[in-house]
Amino acid sequence: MKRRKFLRNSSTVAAGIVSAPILASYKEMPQTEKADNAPVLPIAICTWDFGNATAKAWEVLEKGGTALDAVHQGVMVEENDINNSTVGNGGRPDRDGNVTLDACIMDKDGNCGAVLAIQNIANPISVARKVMEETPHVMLAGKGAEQFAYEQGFEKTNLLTEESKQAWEEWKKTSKYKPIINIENHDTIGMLAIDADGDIAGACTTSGMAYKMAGRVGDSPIIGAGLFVDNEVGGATATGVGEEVVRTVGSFLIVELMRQGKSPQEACEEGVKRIIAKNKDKQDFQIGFIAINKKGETGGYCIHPGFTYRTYTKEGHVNNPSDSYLKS
Ligand code: SD4
Repeated sequence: MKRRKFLRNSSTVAAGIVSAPILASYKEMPQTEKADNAPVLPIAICTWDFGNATAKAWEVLEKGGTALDAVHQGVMVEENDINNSTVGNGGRPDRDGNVTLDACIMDKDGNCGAVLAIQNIANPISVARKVMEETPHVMLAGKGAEQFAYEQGFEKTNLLTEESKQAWEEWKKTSKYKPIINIENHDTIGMLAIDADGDIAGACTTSGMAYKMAGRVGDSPIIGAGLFVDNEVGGATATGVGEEVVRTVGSFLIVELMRQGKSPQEACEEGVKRIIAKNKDKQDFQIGFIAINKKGETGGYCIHPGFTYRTYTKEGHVNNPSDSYLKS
C-alpha cells in the first residue's frame, strides 16, 4: 500500500491516536506495494480500544496460527482482565447479583458455537469453542452450558469481584435501568481476524448489560446478530444495546451487504441506519459495528461519537475512531 494512501485512509494518524512507540516503528517500516492496494494480511480487528487483545491475536497470526486461534486467544485477554467490567471475570452482575456470561465463536467453514447466560466459568469463549468442536449443537444455555463446561474440565470460578459487588449494591439503591451512552458497560469485545492463508474467523464475548433481568441474553452470543463470518465474503461483529442488534440481525446483514458489493465501511453504515430506521424517535442508545472483507479492508460505524476499534496489521497497531451517524 502506498504510504500516502495509508495516511489518507487513517484518520487515526491525523487525530494522533497512535501510541508513540507504534508510530515510531511504523515510520521505519518498509512500504509494501500491492497491485490492488488492499491491506497486507494477516489482520486482527476488534471493538473498542483493546490493544492487549489485538496484540495477542497478532502474536498468534504472526507465528502462522489460524484466525480461529487468534480470535479465541485475543478475546480471552479481556475475559481474564478483571478491570473490564463487561467481559468475563469482573463482569457486572444481573439485577439479582449473578454474573452471567454470553459468548460465541465462528470459523472459516461456518461452524459455530455459543454459550448463553453461563455462570461460574471464567472463559466462556473457550466453552463456546468446545460446543462448536465437541457437540452436535450450536448453543448451550444456563445450567446446561455450565454442566458441559465442568464435563470438559473447566473450573468453577466466582466471577463477582468485590468491586462489582459494591457497584451492584450501589445500583440497588436506585435500581435505575437505563444505559448511558458510551458510559454504560460498553466494553464487549467482538474480534475478527484473517490469517496468512486468507481464512476468516470471529469471536464475541460479554457479560451483557449490567443489572439486566435474570435470564436476559443480548446479541453477543447470537450468530448473525452479535457476530457473523462467511469466509467467502467477510465478517462483522457488534457492540452496544443488544436488543437493537438482534432486531436487525445486524452482523449477518452487514456480511450480506458486503456480498452484494458494499465495502466494510458502507455495510457498517447501512447496518446502523437500518437500526435508526426502526427507532426514528429514539436514539438514546449506542451501537457500534465493525466489519472486514476477504481482502482485509475494514470498516466501523456507530450511532453516537465515542466508539473506537483496534486494527493490527504489519503496517501498524491502531485505535481507529469510528465515524458516527449522529455527530454530537
Ligand atoms: C449486550 N451487546 O449484551 C451487549 C452489550 C455490549 O458493550 O455490547 N456492551 O447487549
